Amino acid sequence: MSKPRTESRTQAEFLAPLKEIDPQLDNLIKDELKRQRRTVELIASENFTSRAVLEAAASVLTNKYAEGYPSARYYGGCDVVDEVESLARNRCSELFGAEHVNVQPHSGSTANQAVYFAELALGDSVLAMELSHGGHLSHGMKTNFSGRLYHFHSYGLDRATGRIDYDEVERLAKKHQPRLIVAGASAYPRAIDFGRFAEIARGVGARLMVDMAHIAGLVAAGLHPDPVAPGDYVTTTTHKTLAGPRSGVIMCKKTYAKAIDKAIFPGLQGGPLEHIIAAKAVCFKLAATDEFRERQRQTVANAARLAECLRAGGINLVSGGTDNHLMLADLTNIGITGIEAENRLEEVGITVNKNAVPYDELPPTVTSGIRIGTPAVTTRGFREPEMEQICEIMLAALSPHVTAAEIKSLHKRTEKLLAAFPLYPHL
Ligand code: DSN
Repeated sequence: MSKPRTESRTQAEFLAPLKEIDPQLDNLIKDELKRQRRTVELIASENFTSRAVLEAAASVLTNKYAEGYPSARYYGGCDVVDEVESLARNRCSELFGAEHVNVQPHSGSTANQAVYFAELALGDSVLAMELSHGGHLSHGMKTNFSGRLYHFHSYGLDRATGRIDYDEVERLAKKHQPRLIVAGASAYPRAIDFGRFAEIARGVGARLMVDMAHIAGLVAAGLHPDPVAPGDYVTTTTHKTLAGPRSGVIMCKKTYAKAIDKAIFPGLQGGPLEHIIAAKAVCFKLAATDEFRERQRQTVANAARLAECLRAGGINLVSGGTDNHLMLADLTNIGITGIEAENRLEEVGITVNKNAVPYDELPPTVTSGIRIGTPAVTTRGFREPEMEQICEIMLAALSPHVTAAEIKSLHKRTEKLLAAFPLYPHL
């Protein structure tokens, strides 16, 4: 009798767990889990995705090639992934009220790239928010594909208010006659009036693209003005406030559906990541629940409480506060740069990112500010009392007079706070 196949060396390797096959990598993943557990995560674009999303993302769907779209694929055996992708599309469409959805973009940048590819000719004029005022790399940064292939003009924030000056956007739109206007930001703490953006776009015969990556969770929960009805195109990532897998999505009006689908495949991408699309489907299902809406409400409430407390402690916030999940602290008056603050906070167990403030005179590798966001800590379970504690720790750590002993004791305080909110206890 021949030996059962499972005893062959190849089969044993095929079935062995990661910790046996690659202990080095397995340990790195464990180290990252430890880091996430031991850190107060205040990076505004990060979140903790749920166990169900992690399971879908790590599923056998990763094995399947499915170039094309449901019912129109270039490979056989796509019946199941057709259902998976249709589920993701339909759930997203229902969640946001979108006429057409493409769930294949691998990332937010790719989603933006596809809209440009569908809508613009090389060298066409676009109006978007200035990167150093809170825009994104893919909104026209000179060394990014966007800035190299298209002719971007930018609007900034008003120096006095730290807010978008819509009259100025209108003036620039009339002056530059862009084919596309991009609304949406990576570091803007205030609600954006997408209706006004749509009016401005219509007034100059431009189309409106909204990149809602940061605020998608708030939009899904009805806590931010809707970009989907006024926008011709809406792009988003799925891993920020939306708390899904690391990926992207495009929504658009029906009339642009064909052009968008063609821009993604075969325009920019090959085989879609069906395991990640499945994880997006889970994310959209979760985002339609009352629990999710409550978490988004708490995310905003936590940001408001933290902002109030930081301001009371003498920290200047761009625009004076926040309407959403993030705030931008200008540290110029306390004599510490963004990079110094990022490092100092890391020493006490708090993760933020250095961030340029509008009209910053320091280079992007240094900056005068930090961006602070509440999605991840809210997912972890923090509420207003914890935000007050975090604020006290931050103010003490950022003080110019803080001593090494104080840093140590602040770090202990952070660890104690985190211990009450276990992260991924099943892992
Ligand atoms: N890099 C992201 C952020 O941190 O906001 C945007 O893609």
